[in-house]
Amino acid sequence: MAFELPKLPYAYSALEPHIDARTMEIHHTKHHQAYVTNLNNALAGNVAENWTLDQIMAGISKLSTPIRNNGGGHYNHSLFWETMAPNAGGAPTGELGDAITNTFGSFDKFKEEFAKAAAGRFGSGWAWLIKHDGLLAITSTPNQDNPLMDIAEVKGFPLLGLDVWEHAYYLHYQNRRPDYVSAWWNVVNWNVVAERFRKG
Ligand code: MN3
Repeated sequence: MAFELPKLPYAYSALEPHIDARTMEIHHTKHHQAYVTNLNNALAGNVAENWTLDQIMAGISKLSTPIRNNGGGHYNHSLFWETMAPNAGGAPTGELGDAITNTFGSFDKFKEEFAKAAAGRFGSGWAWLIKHDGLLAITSTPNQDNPLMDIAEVKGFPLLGLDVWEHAYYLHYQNRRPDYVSAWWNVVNWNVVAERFRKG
């Protein structure tokens, strides 16, 4: 079974003015599509050909660099689209809201630490909110790695991931990564993040 590019649950323009339509369209139809195509090519005839994406992440140390880069790219972007929405943002409530306050002191303090992880990731990569052994943590990974991979320095179940590759923001924000991160909070879909917190 070949992997497929998931459809976006909203229009390319839906996240404006925070993320512009052109960036969304190129990011989805060119970048994410390329990860899917290259992953399928790399898996053809490979030992992992019939593995699920989760199995691929968990066994990534035994697989090739193209599978690591493109498998991670497919997982990370699928999650990224899902955890954003128009008319979203705000602060999480319920169990997730409580867990964030208990772990980081306050929601604002959490945002500060997450933004620091995003700004501090040198070059291309991702910032993450993860759950591990019931606890929340912030981490970041280079390239298209993620905390599900058995090679990750800090492992856990990703609840929320932020793409800080330049292709995610350069058209609109140029070199101003911190401005992109600030704007992105307005489109975070906390309902999906809370759902992942429950099952993670
Ligand atoms: Mn990307």
